[in-house]
Amino acid sequence: MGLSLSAASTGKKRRERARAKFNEEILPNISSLLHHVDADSLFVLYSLFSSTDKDLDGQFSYSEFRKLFGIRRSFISERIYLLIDEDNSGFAGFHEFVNGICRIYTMEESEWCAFVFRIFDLDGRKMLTLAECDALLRMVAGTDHSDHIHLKHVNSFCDNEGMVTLTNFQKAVSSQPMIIGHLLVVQGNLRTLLGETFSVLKSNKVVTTNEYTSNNSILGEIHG
Ligand SMILES: [Ca+2]
Ligand SMILES: [Ca+2]
Repeated sequence: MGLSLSAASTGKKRRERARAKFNEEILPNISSLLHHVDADSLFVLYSLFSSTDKDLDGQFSYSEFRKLFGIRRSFISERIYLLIDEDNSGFAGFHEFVNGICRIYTMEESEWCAFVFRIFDLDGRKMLTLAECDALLRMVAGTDHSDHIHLKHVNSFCDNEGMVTLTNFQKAVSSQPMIIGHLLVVQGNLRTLLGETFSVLKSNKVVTTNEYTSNNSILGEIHG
């Protein structure tokens, strides 16, 4: 008992020292991020960033991202990583990390829909064919096999010409969220990791339906 109390006390002191160092040396240089995240949550993110940066290069790589989120290399995991590595440089510094993690943390179901939908909506008309929806579902699930049950459900939201709009796709997902279940699991894992005390201001949300066509830089490759 005495030993564990002593260990707890040592752990507490270590955390207090780390926090004091963060407040004095790190926080003044990243104070602009306080517009989005409070200091406590920023400390949580800084600790997470530091512990994840195994190669100590001060960057959050795609490989470190996969380990943190517990996901394998895939097209969809590359796309999620680009929510963090916004300039597509192959690495994410701490600012990109904070913005990206907060974005993934707060994205709502309808925004996840828009996120995957626009990967296939190359002409930006917010409409997909059922064949494109089939490819979308396979991409999200990371499989070559069609998800006939969910595809049938999406089909019931298609118009007479066999097209589904973004709005109707969002409705289809709203009634059967498992259509994008893998994305919601990734987000759920992140929320568990950061804990209940983590707080992000809503203004930090960037990927919205309104901004649907504002960033086409990640489009196209899947059809290429
Ligand atoms: Ca690194
Ligand atoms: Ca970057």
